Amino acid sequence: MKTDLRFPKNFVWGVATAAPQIEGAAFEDGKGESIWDRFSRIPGKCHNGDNLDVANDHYHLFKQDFALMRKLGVKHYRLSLAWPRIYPNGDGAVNPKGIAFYNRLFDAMLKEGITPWVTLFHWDLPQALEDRGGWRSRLVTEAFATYADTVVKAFGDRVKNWITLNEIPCFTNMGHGQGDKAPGTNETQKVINQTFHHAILCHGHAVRAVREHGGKGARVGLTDNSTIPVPVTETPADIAAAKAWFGDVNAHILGAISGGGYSAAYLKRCGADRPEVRKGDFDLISLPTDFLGMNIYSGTFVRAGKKGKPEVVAFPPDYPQTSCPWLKIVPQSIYWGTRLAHEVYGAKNIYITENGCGYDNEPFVDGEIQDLHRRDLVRNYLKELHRAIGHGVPVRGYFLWSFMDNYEWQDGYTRRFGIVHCDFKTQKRTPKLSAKWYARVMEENRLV
Ligand code: PNW
Repeated sequence: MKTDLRFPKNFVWGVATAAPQIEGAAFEDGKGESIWDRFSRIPGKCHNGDNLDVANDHYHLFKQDFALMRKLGVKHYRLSLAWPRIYPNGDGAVNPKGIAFYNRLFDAMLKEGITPWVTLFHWDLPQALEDRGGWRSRLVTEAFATYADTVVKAFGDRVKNWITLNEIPCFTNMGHGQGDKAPGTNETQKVINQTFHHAILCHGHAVRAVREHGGKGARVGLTDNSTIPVPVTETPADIAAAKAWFGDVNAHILGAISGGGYSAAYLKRCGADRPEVRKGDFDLISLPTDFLGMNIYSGTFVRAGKKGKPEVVAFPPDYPQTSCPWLKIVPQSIYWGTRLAHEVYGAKNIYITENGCGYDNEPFVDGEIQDLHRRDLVRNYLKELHRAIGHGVPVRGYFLWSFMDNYEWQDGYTRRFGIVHCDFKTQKRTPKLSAKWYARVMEENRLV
């Protein structure tokens, strides 16, 4: 059938999750405590007091989860490794049961014909490291370097696609500034900037580890949640304003990892709060990567103001959104995000490593969750991704967040992002309408 919404040959279609959000078994087989295990127990921090102890019990149910993925036609799966499962104390002795678990997991995945895309760090810092300073301390970068070496050596024969860290701004700023993510502290801007610097240094260590131990065909990249402008009108003036704004607000991360160090504008903004940088740090941070992962959920409207200067237009109260106040529905963000990452920072192979939506109220109707809202949102974003590819933006793949409803951090189990429903009492999985729709998209490599 002819359609203009066909995607390029070999386009990677997948789904995504993260270890702390689905594995459960939080204290089983020698796993150490993570900062989220600790944070979720502080009264008032997480919705309903929900914690990660059981989650989707994927630790025990992974075989059936991979069988379901296969049934839906999922061929690529982004997951993360739990650092405290491998190093219960953050560093020191490896936990052989942690390694054994992921060996079983990768073998089962490959048996179902599913290619793993593995994130080394998706926010679950070992609490033992937090107790020694966590992201504030340079020690974390040494521990992470060893962890990265260990897992790339252990699983590099089966894992060829590595993602270094997930959304650095989220766990540094929100974890140490706003206090709504673990460890949940409110610290000075200087400390926050230092946590950020240590995190991008860890990105560099992960790239180095993959180059040293990844073997033939190994590829590596960061997953960033870049701040994305959408020009109010697609006219040269507003586009130029959006482009300038994108360059500026993402310089400290996209500029830094692509060889630029910290921009003068960023350092000026930091003033006396600039992070301590050691000689050689940027040699690691700017090691070349193979792709850029982008988590794109939303954007910020920008237009040319006085003298063409970028001006942000705030969302009016009735602007459409999901159940997450931060997730305003802006499909064009995926077009402008990928296009500007390519144009401004030269990103060559871009993968959308997350896109999707969370809702609190998704009732069963005749045994099915008819999530037309999710199907519509994803389809509209994908149309914009298709437009980007048509304009020559090098987008190679798309991972829908999330494979199944899971632990949505401080919003607990109420906020559902899955295309597969999970009953957290019985652990029964039920594909939603959106899963059946997405299965057809993956199969036909076009928007249906
Ligand atoms: C991402 N924001 O988090 C994470 O990578 C996932 O683990 C998470 O479940 C998913 O998106 C849905 O939230 C984000 O405030 C959290 O803009 C917050 C924001 C963006 C992404």
